[in-house]
Amino acid sequence: MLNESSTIVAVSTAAGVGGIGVVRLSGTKSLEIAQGLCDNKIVARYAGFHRFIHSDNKTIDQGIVLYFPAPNSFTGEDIIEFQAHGSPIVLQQIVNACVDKGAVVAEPGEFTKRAYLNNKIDLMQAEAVIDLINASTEKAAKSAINSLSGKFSFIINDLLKNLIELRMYVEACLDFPEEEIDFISQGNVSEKINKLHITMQAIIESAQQGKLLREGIDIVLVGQPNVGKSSLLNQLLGEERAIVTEIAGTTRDSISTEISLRGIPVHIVDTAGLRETDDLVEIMGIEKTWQSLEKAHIALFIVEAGTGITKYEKTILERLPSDTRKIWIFNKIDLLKSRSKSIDTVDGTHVYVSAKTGDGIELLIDQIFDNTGMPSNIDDNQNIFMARNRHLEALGRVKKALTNAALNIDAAEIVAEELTQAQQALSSITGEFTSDDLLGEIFGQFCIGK
Ligand SMILES: Nc1nc2c(ncn2[C@@H]2O[C@H](COP(=O)(O)OP(=O)(O)OP(=O)(O)O)[C@@H](O)[C@H]2O)c(=O)[nH]1
Ligand SMILES: [Mg+2]
Repeated sequence: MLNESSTIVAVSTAAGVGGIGVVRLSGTKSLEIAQGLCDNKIVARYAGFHRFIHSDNKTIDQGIVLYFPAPNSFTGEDIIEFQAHGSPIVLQQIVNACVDKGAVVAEPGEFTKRAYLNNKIDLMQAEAVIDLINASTEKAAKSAINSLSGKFSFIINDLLKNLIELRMYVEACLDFPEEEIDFISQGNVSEKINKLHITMQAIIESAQQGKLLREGIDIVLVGQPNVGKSSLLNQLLGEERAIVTEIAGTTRDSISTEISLRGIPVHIVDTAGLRETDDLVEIMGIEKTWQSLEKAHIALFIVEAGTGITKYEKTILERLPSDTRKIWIFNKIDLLKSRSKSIDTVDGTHVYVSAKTGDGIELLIDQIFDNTGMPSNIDDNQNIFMARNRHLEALGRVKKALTNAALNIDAAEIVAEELTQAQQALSSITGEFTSDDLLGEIFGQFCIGK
């Protein structure tokens, strides 16, 4: 259980050895505890050099101490930072010394949780802290810092303000049942709901893109042995990661790789060609191929351009989850001396490439973006909202409530009720109506010390 009145302590820098390591204290007793360890007087907002001394009077280390008095600190409480040498043993000794003097070891994310509980940041900004720490590409980091700086909280709060104004107007109309309908039309309620609906749709699209930016796109390469799956992986990766040979059945175990395609994290799996085999390793590899296919956003089906789609690929298609996107890749066009191209057909997009020469790879990447709803080039000014499922669900509920309100525009009571629902769903994003369970879940994903 969290006790918000306790003073917490943790190592805030990454585990392992480093030049400098930081131990952080937060809570009312931070200064008293830290002063008990230091040989000089600690001064607020002053980088003081101290010896850190254990209760047995032995020196643990020497370094800098920073003191940020409440409320002007990250958590809104008194914060002390010890900057010591980055040895895990030294840092642990400082933590132990603080615990001896009354601090308790922080839970994962507890510093950020306190910042949220003390209204220093809202829930969306707290989530952005962990997204920024975990960002795997520059674009993902930029998007997280947008959320952390409050850009998206501002958009959500602005929408919330309009929603509340509208709801109050409709509720006021309820007091005059005779003139209710006139009031609704005079107040342009219907137009305002439609406008909110359009804004919501744009936010949902940006959130869907942000979710991919945060979590990455899952892609699986499938196809018969020898069609060029591993060659394509190497081509996308720009290095010889997978073994390529003319022997069918070269890849027997799946190879998972993280790449960045135009700044978007992509998790790509090169698989063992799906075929009948007695080779135990290959059988297990084929089983893994199926598992990867089940969770993929996009399956890239590779065939030889000279052969085309066969019965074999059609059998795989039948087993595939219906929401998996598919792109057909006709490989080895160099052998046919034909040019790369991309065409839309009734069974999906066909992209003609050569994994050997690289011809058509950019066209393929365009198609990958197209199939995930991502713009094919995200420029740096684009506002992508670093979203998670929780946000998407809430945004979906807001949109549904607005649709219901629009459909029942002549019944002011229903309109008011739907607008209330929309308001609650929207506020849950920034954390106004949020259960303790949800908070536990969100902050539990953090590392200790953040
Ligand atoms: N000419 C030509 N050869 C290619 C192309 N792509 C792959 N190959 C050749 O096809 C053979 C098989 O390529 P791989 O990439 O190992 O094929 P795979 O689908 O991974 O094969 P398995 O792992 O056995 O399932 C190799 O000899 C490659 O050099 C291409 O675009 N053009
Ligand atoms: Mg292979």
